[in-house]
This record gives sequence, structure tokens and C-alpha cells, in this order.
Amino acid sequence: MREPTTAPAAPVIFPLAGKRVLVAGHRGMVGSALVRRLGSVGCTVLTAGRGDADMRRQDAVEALMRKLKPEVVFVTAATVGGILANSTRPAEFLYDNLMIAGNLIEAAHQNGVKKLLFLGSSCIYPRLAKQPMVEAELLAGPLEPTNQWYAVAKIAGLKLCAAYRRQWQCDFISAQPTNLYGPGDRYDLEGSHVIPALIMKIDRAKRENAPTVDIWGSGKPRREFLHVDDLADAMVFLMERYSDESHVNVGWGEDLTIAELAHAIAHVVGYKGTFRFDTSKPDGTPRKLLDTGKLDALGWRPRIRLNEGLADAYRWYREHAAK
Ligand code: GFB
Repeated sequence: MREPTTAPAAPVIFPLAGKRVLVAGHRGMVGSALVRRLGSVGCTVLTAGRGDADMRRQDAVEALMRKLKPEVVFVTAATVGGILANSTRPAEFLYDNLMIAGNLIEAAHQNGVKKLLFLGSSCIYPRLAKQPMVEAELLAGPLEPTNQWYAVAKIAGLKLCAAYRRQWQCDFISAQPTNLYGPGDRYDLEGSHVIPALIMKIDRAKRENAPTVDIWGSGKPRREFLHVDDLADAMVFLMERYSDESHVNVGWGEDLTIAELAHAIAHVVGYKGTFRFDTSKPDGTPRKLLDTGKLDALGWRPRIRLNEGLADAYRWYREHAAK
């Protein structure tokens, strides 16, 4: 574990208290965590999800902005999924996410939104980026093929923020989180990310006394995981205290292999069986660990350790998704 930051928190330059704050995509895992976090900020929280407006449609997003009149926008709306969903639905991952980013950013500009934060992903970095990945690694090499479609849309979103800043002096910023997990995650074996998929599989194996669980790929890729409540806290921190063209990484600072992750989940679930690695399934990026030096220097640190966060995710799964 890296040393906790000693940097004092950067000063508040844009207080959210008293402002009209839109969370676009409030029903997703990130959006709902952000709504929970904003509950203690003293702002008016406005929400919009898929059911309120199809964010891929410019007219729908423009009408939404005119109706809600937000002063601040968090862009958490996105078409998301794990490695298989990304590689089998490339058109949706590229088109939906390009349109969502373009429509919300342009409508925010047209409607005089004072500040906007666009959320990207650590998959914006090259497949073989130098580890841990600093912000300057962006576009330094070819992308990982399994999620290049999503990555291109997220790169376009962060560049839109930078371009609107340069040309129209919009205070639009972007944050790039590592792999996320927590309450509100999507539980579906084909479309999920690795943590919800393994929680489902291992929980089922325990209930059915199955001796082995299949893990996709070799188990060797390394991933870094951040609890979504830590991300929500970082997003509020950045909105209030950061204003610059360069994007900011948000991560935990440590990674582990998928095989180690499977053992950690088995421990939380109480499963005693073994794992079988299915190498006909893709591994994806060999490693993607973010360098969080920039956010550390601003004085922000995550709090939720993986074991504690996995227990929280498993509790949520049993109470909500397992049914
Ligand atoms: O979380 P995940 O689907 O996406 O997979 P990425 C992470 C690793 O876990 C891969 C392995 O090496 C998978 O092969 N894995 C093992 C599994 N068993 C399973 C399983 O049952 N289900 C899943 N899903 N994986 C995502 C991108 O990449 O990262 C997204 O596809 C996004 O676009 C996200 O950027 C942050 O970490 O490989």
C-alpha cells in the first residue's frame, strides 16, 4: 500500500452548496453513489436517467437541459459493461458513448452551465502503457482491442471538455477512474465486469456445493479496483477544488491478479472450492494500474479497502440482485 498523502486538501474554488446540480445517469452504479454523496453537500440534486431522456438524442438532451436549468453537471451516463460486452457490442459502446458525451457537453455549453465533470475510464490509456499510468500516457500507443470502442468514445469526451475550455472558456473537467465496483453494480454473467460476475458465480457454487468455479482467461491479468463511494467522493472533491484542462486519474494505488481477486471473493463469500481458468476467454489488458500522484497532491485519498468493499458489494448483491 502506498503511503497516505500528506498534502493538505486544495482550497474550495467552486462550492456546490446552494447550486442546482444535475447527475446525468443517476440510476447507474456511479450516478446513484454520487446522488448519495451529494446528499450531504447542501445542493439541489437534479436527476436524469435513460427513462427521462435518451441521452443519445441531441434534441432530448437539449430539452432536458432547458427544463432542469442545472448550474452544474456530472456526466455519469454511459453504456457500460465488462470485457465480453465491450468486445461483442462495439457499435453500441462507440456510438452511445460518443453521443452521450457530445450531447451533454454541447447542451451544457449552450445553456450556460457553470461547471461540468465528465467521467471517463482507465481504458483510455494504451494497452501496454508504462505502469503505473500517468495522465501523460494518453495516446502514447495503441489501445487494448477488447475495449477500444469504449476507450475512443471516452477519449473524445475528455478532449471535448478540453476543447470547450480552450475555445469557449467553459469550466469543464474530466476524471478517469480505474475499474469500479460496489452497490448498484450490474449483475449479469455475460455483461458484467469481473467483480459482480465472480460474486455471482462463487455465491452460486457455494450454495450448490460445486467443487470448482470457472474464471475467464488465465487469471494473470492485474487490475486495480476502487469502491464506487470513494469515486463519488473524489468527483465532488474535484468539482469543488480542481479546474484545469488536463484530466485526473482516480484510483486505489494498488492492483492484484484476477486469480488473487477470485480468492479474495471466495473468502468473503465463504467458498472453499477451487478455480479453473478458461483460456478460451480473453484476458484483455495485461495490467492497468493508475498513477494517482496528481490527485494525491491535491489532498484526496480513497478510504475503502478491497476486502471491506467486497463485503459491502456482496451484501448488496444478496439484498438486491440475488433475488
Ligand atoms: O472487468 P472486466 O470484464 O473488464 O475483466 P476489463 C477483467 C478481467 O477479469 C479480464 C477476467 O481479464 C477477464 O478475462 N475475468 C475472469 C472475468 N472471469 C471473469 C468473468 O466471469 N467475467 C468478467 N467480466 N471478467 C473493462 C472494459 O475491461 O474495464 C470496460 O471492458 C471498462 O470498458 C472497464 O473500461 C474499466 O478490466 O478487462
